[in-house]
Formats: sequence, structure tokens, C-alpha cells
Amino acid sequence: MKKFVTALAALAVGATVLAGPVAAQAEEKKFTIALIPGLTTDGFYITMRKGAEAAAKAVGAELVFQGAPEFNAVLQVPVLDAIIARKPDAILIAPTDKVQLVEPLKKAHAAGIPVITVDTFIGTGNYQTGSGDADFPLSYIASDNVLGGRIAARALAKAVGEKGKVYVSNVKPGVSTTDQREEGFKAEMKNYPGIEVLDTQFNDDDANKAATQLQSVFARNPDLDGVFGANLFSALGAANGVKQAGQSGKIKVVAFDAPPSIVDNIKTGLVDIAIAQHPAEIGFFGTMAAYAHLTGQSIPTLIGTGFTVMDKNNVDNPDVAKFIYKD
Ligand code: T6T
Repeated sequence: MKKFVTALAALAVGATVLAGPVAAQAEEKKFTIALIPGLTTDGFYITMRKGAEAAAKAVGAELVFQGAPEFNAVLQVPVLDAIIARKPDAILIAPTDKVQLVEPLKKAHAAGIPVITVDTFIGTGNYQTGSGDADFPLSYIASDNVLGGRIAARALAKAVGEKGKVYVSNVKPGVSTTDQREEGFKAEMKNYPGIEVLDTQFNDDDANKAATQLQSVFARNPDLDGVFGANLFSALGAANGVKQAGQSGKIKVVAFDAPPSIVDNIKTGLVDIAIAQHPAEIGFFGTMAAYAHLTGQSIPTLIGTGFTVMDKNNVDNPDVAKFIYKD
């Protein structure tokens, strides 16, 4: 009798084991989540992709990463159209312009594809409010870029001894992130009456242009004291311009973003501070938010990720160095 009971129990266990995966397959759809970066060859978005892939793996989703070779709305829209045609279950996108991506993203929304923006936003970035025509994305996952600009201003003010001339090297107007960094930077600089903020130089995300601009600004202002590079290419270019002008260590550089090359520049003293975003977190939580929505959970309309401020005293600390972007 005992043998019979044991055999029955074994059968029951066997049945459960067999039924488990079959039932799970029926219930669990493998979701496809598309991630469209600002551009594909930027360490910031490459690192974001790694975080997104880790989350996709954890929930058994497929992550499709597709983007344009330059940070440019005209190039990003056809990529978005191609993704919409593939009908993914959700789209994560870093829109390259607050206004120009609204209409193209409405097409995704109209096709019933949930949209979440990562890093940058469209409209005002306040989503699901019921007002305006750009509030349809479900969530915005990003750094607090106004705060990042304020941190940059404080660091640059300290580096130049709270007096002198500085300027912002920026991408182009209309990009939510870099607009907000400049806004935060200028607002914070009002606390330093001894510092004059010169006109912003826009470089179109071209580091060579940023380097040339640094030299022109320096030629017009031989007493230039500092520059804030408001994103990776602006900062790299501005730092190279300082080096080419023979002003390394004299014109102070505060960099937004933390690719390995900026870290090398911190070590040589060319760059004073780098403000690292946490792009892997943005990718991870963006993907998780999409998955949560697709499986019937509610999600926050805003998820904020942090910063790590790097300088020559802490950049070798593993807790800091882990935020250096991947190539
Ligand atoms: O600074 C990041 C990103 O946050 C911004 O929106 C665009 O530029 C970067 O990708 C760096 O190149």
C-alpha cells in the first residue's frame, strides 16, 4: 500500500512537472521591447542598452536595439517608422527633439504600441496628465537634468575660484536633457556674481566643432576661465580644445557624462569633474516599466535615476569607477 501511495505521489509530481512549462507557455507571451537610442555609437546609450538587456533577460523578453548613426531627429524618425512597422509590444525611445518627435510617436500610440521615453522627453515631459498633445507616453525614465546642470555650475564655480568667465558648450536647442542642463547651470550661476556666463556655443553633437569653438571663444576672451561641456561630445570636444589651445589645467573643464576618455582626461588634469549619469539604470528600469505595463501592472509616470560625480580623488574607487560608461 505504501508503495502504491508513493507511486501515485510520484505520478502527481511528474504530472506537475510536465504541466508546468506547458501551462507557463500558454500564459507567458515572449514580449518584444524596442529601444531606440539618441544614436547608436555613444557610450551613454551603449551602457543604457546593457541595462535594458539585463532586464529583458530577467523577464524573458526580447530587446531590439535600433537607432540612427547621429543625434538627429531627421535620421531618427525613419528608424522609429521601421520599428512601428515591426509591431513590437512596447517602444522605449530617447527622442532627439522635444517637438519633432511628437507626431512620429503619435503613430506608435495610434497603432496601440505603448511608448515610454528614456533619457529625453517630448512636450513638457509631464505624461498622462490629460493636457497637451504630447502626454501620451506612459513614463519618463531619466536623470534630473536641471539638477545635473546645477551640480556642474557649483563644481565649475569652485574650480575657477568663484570669479571669471565661463561658457556652456551644448548640442542644439530643442533637446530636453541638454536644454535642462543649461537651464540648471545658468540658474545656479546666479549665486556667483563674480562669474560671467558667456554665450552658449552649439556644436550639433560634434566634438570637433566643440573643440574649434573653444579656441574661438578663447581667442575672443583670453581671460576665459572655464567651460561646461553639457554632454559627452560637447565635453570631450571642449577638453580637446583646451588642450589644443595649450591651456590644460588653466581653463577649467566640467564634463557631463563619463566615457573612459573623459576619465583619462581627469587623471591628466585636463578635466576637473565629470558628472556620470546612470544610463544602465535608465535602460533597466525602462525595460522593467514596459514589462510591468504589459503584464497589467501600473507604472509611475516618472522614474528618476542618479548621478555619480567623479574627480581625480575618487575615480579609482570601484564604487565610483563602476559608473564609467562602456564602449
Ligand atoms: O548626455 C547624454 C544624453 O543624456 C543626452 O540626451 C544626449 O547626449 C548623451 O547621449 C551623451 O552624448
